[in-house]
Amino acid sequence: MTYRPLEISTVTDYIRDTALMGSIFSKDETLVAEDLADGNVNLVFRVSNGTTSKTASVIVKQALPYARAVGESFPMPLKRISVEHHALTVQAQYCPQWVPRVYYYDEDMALMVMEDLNQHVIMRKGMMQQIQYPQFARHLGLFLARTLFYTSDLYCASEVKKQQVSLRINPELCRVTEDLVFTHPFIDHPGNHWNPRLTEEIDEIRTDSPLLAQIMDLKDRFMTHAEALIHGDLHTGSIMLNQHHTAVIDPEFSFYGPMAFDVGSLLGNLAISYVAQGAYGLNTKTVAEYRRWIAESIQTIWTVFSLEFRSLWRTYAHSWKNEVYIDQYLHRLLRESLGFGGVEIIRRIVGLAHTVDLEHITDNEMKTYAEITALRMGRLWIQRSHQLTHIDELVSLMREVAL
Ligand code: SR1
Ligand code: MG
Repeated sequence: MTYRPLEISTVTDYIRDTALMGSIFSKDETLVAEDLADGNVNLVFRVSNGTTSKTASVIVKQALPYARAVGESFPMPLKRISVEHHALTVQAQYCPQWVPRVYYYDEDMALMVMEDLNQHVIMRKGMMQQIQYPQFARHLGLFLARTLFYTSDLYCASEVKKQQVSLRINPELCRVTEDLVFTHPFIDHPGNHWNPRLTEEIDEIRTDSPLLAQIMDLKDRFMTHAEALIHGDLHTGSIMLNQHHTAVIDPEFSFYGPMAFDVGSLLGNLAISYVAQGAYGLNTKTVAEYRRWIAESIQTIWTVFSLEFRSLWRTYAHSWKNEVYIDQYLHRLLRESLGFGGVEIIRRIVGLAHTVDLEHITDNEMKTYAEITALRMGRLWIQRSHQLTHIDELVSLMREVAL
């Protein structure tokens, strides 16, 4: 089939022509579609048999030849759907309970039909309503440890890993991250935009040579350290969850990169929410309580991650069995995560792709205060990343910066 972008009026006919009629849906039932797209990049529809009492539904995700939220001036390759399909397949091998099921894959149409997580919400939105998710931190700690360990050289045979690295290069989307995360926010670039009241703070960042050197070093690690098959864009908009279950979605930026990029992206986005909570006009007790939950989640993610990673290493590593080296490796991952997390925080305020947790703050004073706090947090994370020895120090740092 030749590629054509689907629309709300054509997506049901597309599904009608697939084997999903007879598996997910009954052969003759009426289908209805909803447009759910709200991310930066793709088309997303829900197709359901909404007219019958026993409702079945699926999500249809289709790549466009450009980033949906920006337009044709920001081309992106259709083949990113095959990157995502592969990453979901690998992640499902090690963590089937934490990734959406794929029912149907059409490479020509650059689309996947997936499980509808309609009992879940996007984590970023849940956090904007101060919802606590008791299972999330443990699930993410385990997800990170398993997906990263099992795709690394610690576990994979050398030849197999090298072959995978070469097969799974994702040059166009890596370039998007190199530009949007590590480069453009720190130079003049037409894609950047920010609240004009931050200009002084941003100028300080852009003229801080030692800081810029650290960011360049992180960019170099991102570009050259093929440690494991990483998710590549693990922010709180890439997590859907409820009180019992967590699903990691959208690994289209996946490639063999530095493990700490995933950990750092996640922690950085949690920190953005931590800061933003103070600007939602909530009472101080609510803010303090929710911030405590975010801080505990950060501690739990790292603790569960490092315990599980260590245990997998001791049990399944094919060599490398040296406790001093394990300590050293985990310590390095913690420091690098802090650095990557700091860059992620800054780029979400200065670069092309902002986050709704800060953007939806209506009071301009409060918004400016939150954004300046977040910029200082990001900068400090990068600066302190060389000294960090324990996750508790990161949490103390967050408490110091966001009062
Ligand atoms: C045009 S792509 C902008 C951002 O959206 C994605 O989710 C990635 O975070 C990327 O940097
Ligand atoms: Mg995404």
